[in-house]
Formats: sequence, C-alpha cells, structure tokens
Amino acid sequence: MAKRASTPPLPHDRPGLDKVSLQRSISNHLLFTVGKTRDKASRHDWFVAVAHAVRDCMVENWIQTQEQLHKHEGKRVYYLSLEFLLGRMLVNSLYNLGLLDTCRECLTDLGVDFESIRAVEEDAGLGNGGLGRLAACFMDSLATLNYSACGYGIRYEYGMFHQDIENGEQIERPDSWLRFGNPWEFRRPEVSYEIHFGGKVTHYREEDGVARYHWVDTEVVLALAYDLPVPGHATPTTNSLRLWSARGTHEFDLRYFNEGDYMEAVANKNESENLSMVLYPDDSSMEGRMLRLKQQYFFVSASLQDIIQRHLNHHPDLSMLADKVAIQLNDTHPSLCIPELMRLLLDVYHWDWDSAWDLTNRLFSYTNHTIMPEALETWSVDLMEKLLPRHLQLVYEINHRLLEEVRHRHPGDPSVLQRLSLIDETGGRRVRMAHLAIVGSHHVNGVAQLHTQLLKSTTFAEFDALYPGKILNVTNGITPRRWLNEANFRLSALLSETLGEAWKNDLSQLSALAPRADDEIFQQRFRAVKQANKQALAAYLFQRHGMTLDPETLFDVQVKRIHEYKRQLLNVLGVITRYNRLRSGQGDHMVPRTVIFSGKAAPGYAAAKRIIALIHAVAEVINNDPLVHDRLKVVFIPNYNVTIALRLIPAAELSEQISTAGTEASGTGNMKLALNGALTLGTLDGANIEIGQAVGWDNFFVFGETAEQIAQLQKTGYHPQELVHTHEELRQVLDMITQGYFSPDQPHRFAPIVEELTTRDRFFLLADYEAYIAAQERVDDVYRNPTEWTRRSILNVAHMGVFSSDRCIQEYARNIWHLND
Ligand code: 26V
Repeated sequence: MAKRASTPPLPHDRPGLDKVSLQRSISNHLLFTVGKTRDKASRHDWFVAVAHAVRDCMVENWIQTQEQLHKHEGKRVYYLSLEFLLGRMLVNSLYNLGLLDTCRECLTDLGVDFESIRAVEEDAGLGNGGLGRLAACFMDSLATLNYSACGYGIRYEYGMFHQDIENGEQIERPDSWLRFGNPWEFRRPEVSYEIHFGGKVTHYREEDGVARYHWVDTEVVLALAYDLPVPGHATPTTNSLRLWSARGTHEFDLRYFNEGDYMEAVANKNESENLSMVLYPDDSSMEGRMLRLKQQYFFVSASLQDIIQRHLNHHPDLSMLADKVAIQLNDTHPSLCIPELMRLLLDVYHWDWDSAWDLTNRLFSYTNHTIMPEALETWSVDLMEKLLPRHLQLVYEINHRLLEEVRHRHPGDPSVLQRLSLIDETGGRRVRMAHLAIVGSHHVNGVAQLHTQLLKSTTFAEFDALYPGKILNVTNGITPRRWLNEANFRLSALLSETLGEAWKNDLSQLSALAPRADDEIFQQRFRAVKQANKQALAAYLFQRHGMTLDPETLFDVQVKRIHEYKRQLLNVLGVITRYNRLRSGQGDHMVPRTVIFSGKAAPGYAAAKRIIALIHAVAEVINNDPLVHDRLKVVFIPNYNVTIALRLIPAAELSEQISTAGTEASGTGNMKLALNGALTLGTLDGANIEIGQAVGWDNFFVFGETAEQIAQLQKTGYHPQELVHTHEELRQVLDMITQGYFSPDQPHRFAPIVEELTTRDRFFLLADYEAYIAAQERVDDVYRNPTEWTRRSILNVAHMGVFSSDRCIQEYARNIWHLND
C-alpha cells in the first residue's frame, strides 16, 4: 500500500522506554502473543514475551530510518553476505536501546530471573566463522554510525552445525535454531520474488538489428523476505537485515499436477525449499556442490530484484542507481551479482552493453577474505551451463572484453591471458569467481595490511597492474558493544568509571588508559576483573561440562575454526613439549597453565577432525598424570559459537594467534582477545602485525618466520625431516605421537599427522617449532611477574581502539562507498 505523507498514523501505544511501560508490555506479550499466564509460563515463554516487548521498542526508529532516507535522498549501502553470525540478540538489543538495566529490573519485579531468560535464546549461527561474524559487527557499526544500510542474507533453516564430542571425536548435529520460532523477525509474505533456474537461452534480432536474448523454460523458486531490525547503539538509526527463505511455486509443480502425480509435485516443492535449508560449512573441497551454486544465485537474484524494486519505488528509472546505492559483496559468494545485473539491464531493461557495464562497475565492490588457493571459489562451466545458461554467456562476453584489453596491453604474451582469464582451463573448465568479482567491481579490498599487500603482489598482481588503485586495504574490526561491553561487563564498568562512557561509540578513547598502566591501585582493580572473569568461566564449565579449571593457573586460549593453517597442531606440539619437561623434572620454574582449545572442524575435513581427536587424546593423558597435576591441564570446549566466545574471551590471559605467516587474511578473534586484556602470542600474520604495532611489540609475544621467509622456503625447497634430526625435544614429541603414547589402544591412530609433518609440512610447523617454544618461555617469564603482566595487559586494552568496526565502516564509507560525497 502506498504511503501518503499526509496520512496521520493510527493511534498506538508508545512502547515504553521506562520500567512501568516495559513491564506492562512484557506482561501483555506473555498473555496476548504467547498466550500464557505467568503461573504457566516457561522460561522460553518469558523470553518470547521479553523479546517481543524489546522488538516493539525498535519499530518506531526502524520505520523512521527508512522514511528519512527517502526524504534526504542519501546513498544507501547494501551489504550482501551469505553469512551473518549474529549469536543471541536479546542483550545486544537491550544494550543498544539503553534498556538493559531497566529490563533486568522489570523481570526481577515480576519474580523472573533475567539470566535464566537470556540463556534460553538460541544463537543465530548463520555463519562459519570470522567472515560471518564480521558481517554482524558491520551491521552494528553501520547503525551506530547512522548510516542507512541494509544487510541481505539467507534465512537458513539450519545454521552452523552443533558440535558434540563423543569418545574424543567431533560429531555433528543439525542446528535447528528456528524450531521454537524466532521472535525477532518480521515475516514479509508480500515481499517475494521469482528466482529462475535451468532452461535455455533463445535469441532473435530486432528490426534495428539489436540482438535480444530470452532465458526460457526455467524452473521457478520463490524467495520470501524476513526482516530483522538492527538498532544502533545510542543512536536513532535502526537498519534492516533482510533474510531470504525459499518456497516452491505452483508453476514449478504444474506439469506434475496435470499428470496427476501429486507425490512428485510435493517432492519437487520440497526440493525448491532445500535451497535455504542449510548453511554450507567451509570445507576443504569445492566438489559436487550444485545446491550451493543454486543457493548463491537464489540469494543474488532475490537481493538484486529487491534493491531495484526499492529504487524504482522512488525514481523513474535505473540511471541514478549507482548514485543512490553502493553494494558490497562479502567475498565471492554473491559475485553472480555481476552477470545477473548485466542480464537484467540488457535483457529486461534493454540497456546497451557499455552503459550496463558502467553501471555494474560503479555499483559493486568486493571484499576478499583469503588468498589460500584452495579456498578461492570456482564453479564448473558445465554446472553453470546447466543451471544458469544465460549467465554463462555473459561471463564469456565479460571475459572476451577483458582479454581484449589484456591482449592490447600485453601483445604477444598468451600466458598472461591464461592467468587473468575468468575461465580456468587447467583440469576441467571452471569460472574463477574472484576474477569475475574483480573485473565487475570498482574497488576490491583485503582485510589487513599484509593480506592486501599479498593480494597486490602475488595472487592478483596482474589485476593490480591492469587496474591501479582498485585494490585497497580496510583492516577488519570488531564491535566494542558486543565484544567489550556485552562480553565483559566487569571491565566495561571499570573503564566507564575511569574514562566515562564515551569509549563505547569512540573506542580510540581507550588510549586514555595508558597512563594508568603503572598505577598500582588501578592494576589491582584490573587484575581483579580478570580474576573474576576466570572464576566465572571456571564455574560455568564446571556446571555445564563438569570440567574443573583452576583459576589460579594461566588461561592460555586458542579458539577459532580448526584449520591446518591456523596451526592448532603447533600448540599441541608445544603442550607435549611442556609435558615432557615437567615429567623430566625441568619444569620447576614453569608457570601452571590451563590450555584451552575450542573450535569446529568442517564435517568433511579429515585432517582437521584428526587434530581435534589428538587434542582430546593428549588431554586425556596429561590431565590424568599425577606427575604434572596442578601444573598443566588441557581442555577442549565443545561447540564454539558466539555465546561461548562471549564467556571465554574475557577470561583469557594468553591469546594464541599462531597461523603460518601469509595465510590468515586478518583474524578477528585476535582483536577480541587483545581488547579484553589477553596478551598475544602470535606470528607476523594478518592483523597480528597491526595489533603488535598498535599495542607495542614489547607488549606482544612475537615469533616465527615472516611471510617473506616462508615464501622463500617454499621457493628454495623445505625439508622438515632435517629439522627433526637437529632437535631432540621435537623428535621425542613426534615419536610419542607416532608410537601411540596418546592412543595406546590404537597405536597408529595419529601416525598420519607425523607423516605429514615430516614429509611435506605444508604449513611450516617444524620451521617455527623452536621459536614457538622459546616464545612460550618468555610468556612464563613475564607471567611470573604479575605487575609486569598486568601492565602489558592494560596497555593492550588501551591501544586496541583502532580495531573497532566503527573505524572500519568509516573507511569503507569514505574510500569505497563514497557515502559522504
Ligand atoms: C579457508 C580455507 C583454507 C583451506 C581449507 C578450506 C578453506 C575454507 C575457507 C577458508 C576461508 C574462507 C574465507 C574466510 O572465511 N576468511 C576469513 O575472513 C575473516 C574476516 O575477514 C578473516 O578475519 C580471516 O582471517 C579469514 O580466514
């Protein structure tokens, strides 16, 4: 229904921002939305009532944010991401609305325990790891900075799988996070788009000789919209996150119905709905993922139709689209946007190629999140031909024009054509999605300085030469609302008492903490915060998993997805080395430690799953050895997710960021841990480098080969076996693993791990082993001096302000989206 500016709003209750009206609203929702009385209400019923009451408080600002944009004719950002790792929403929403304390009091007055209510909320785990969490942090910063933005994603029925550990091994369970409904979302059945697949392309010439293409005989799936409001912190802006859900259509089923095959028709409807069923885990293999390609196109087509529709609601045509809209592609997952927009402009709106390409190029920008060759997306030409025949034609045409340009610049050099081509011809023809995203975008960004530099000098060096200035850096960031204020209320209170509240929306203000680093009284209070956080974690792990952690030991934390390149295995080698030293009586001066691991392995990633099994096997032996009792403990916390991260990170003292230099694009866990006062033990990789620079290298335990040295080793030949011979302790550790010390029932269980390390060692663990062990000794040395440790820890917090996602978004706004022009 069209909105008339002159129509006065219907009379309605103003959702209460005070205790009395919030309480009334919660009571109303319990009765009228949930349909329960207070004596029959479960904790979940209360949660639903509270969430609805809180959601009500966002609606007015939400509607106003949309209306203001049209009035002010500003430019809007669309953030397209196949992943949004939001976690729980209740506390974050309350906090951003400034209602946390009020709500807590309301519930207390009603005789309901707030903590137990918040604990029943499911995590919205619609992402794999850093990439998805970055998207969630960006949504928070965009609203907090009052930018008009909308995120687009998929409303997966099943998010990131739930990890159980059985007999020391990872077992995956589906994450049916929606089974009790989602009180935050608004279903928009009126917002739906048709998405087409398959079929064939016909063409004809118009009278003036212009060729026209029709994509026909397609199958159709519907995309339905669900909106989540995203409130800024202490700002009026409330943006939207629009998630698409797939539904079958009658058109699709009709031929079966006509033949009377009801079962077939229903089965096909289910198949369409599979499109938004499940989030793909980031696997090491890209093979056989027809459904994933369909999912990507489903997402791209729905989002672009919606963006165009919204624009045409307020403008006569698309000529101004790039002046009103910026579209950010979060990795290559949405890069089908490029041929899809070309298809719409050429085949539907009848634009000429050059104008269509110009608009496309002015609209899109792309963020690259990895240079690992096996993680760069490619799609088989055959699959694309079957599923998206018109898009494949357009990819060919884009490629043809690209290669013409390259040929012109590099006459007589066919190898450069092969390297830049959108089609990889080696071993089955495949479309290189990163190349497509680069040529179709006006800017491409890496996510940390080193990563961007490597993009420019290695992976995409020839594109950098072809399009100077297109590739630039925006170092990642994290939202302080979630990762300091919500995660660590004790530290937040201390900071606010010391500095005032302004750090929450301007994290650079933390630098005023630096002069307190040597202040004994402040140190004591700061240390007490960390100690209380450690105790709280220990209490939680005891209650939830029966684990016993000693809060008097150093909490040494490595939490992230399990990947070979992140080198959890190097940590394990270090733990076994420490164990051997303790057992052989060399450990008297060693600091008692609890080594904490947490992280999921992709279900199909055998090597990563074996690392999880090894961690458990090593923990079993060490934790049951009375000789090292009290001095070393290894724990693996199952099912790492946003909620567990919020408990773990504030309690961490040492943050292990030990990826092979040149492999971790940025890392964001490194930022969360340092912001919460952990000292980093890290390689010169990703954003570690910038963290070291910001907090000062004296306050960071750095070790290991540089990216350049690693590249050199790769070039000149690396022989890990030789390192084993020269290092007695390392040899002993590897022998124990090979000979079944940690797996007496299956002596050969972990032999493949040592086999890889001593033959290939793709990630240079043995090259960094000695430096890692030495760095761990330095950690012990400093930890033995609590004043010095605390001083460094305070300086870390003080200098982490630059890693706020607010700073990131400002850089995107200025250098990429040109929002303020
Ligand atoms: C990497 C790999 C490595 C080999 C095995 C298969 C595989 C699959 C996925 C990936 C990562 C894909 C992209 C990604 O998630 N990148 C992460 O993005 C974060 C946000 O920018 C960044 O902090 C992490 O360093 C980066 O790994």
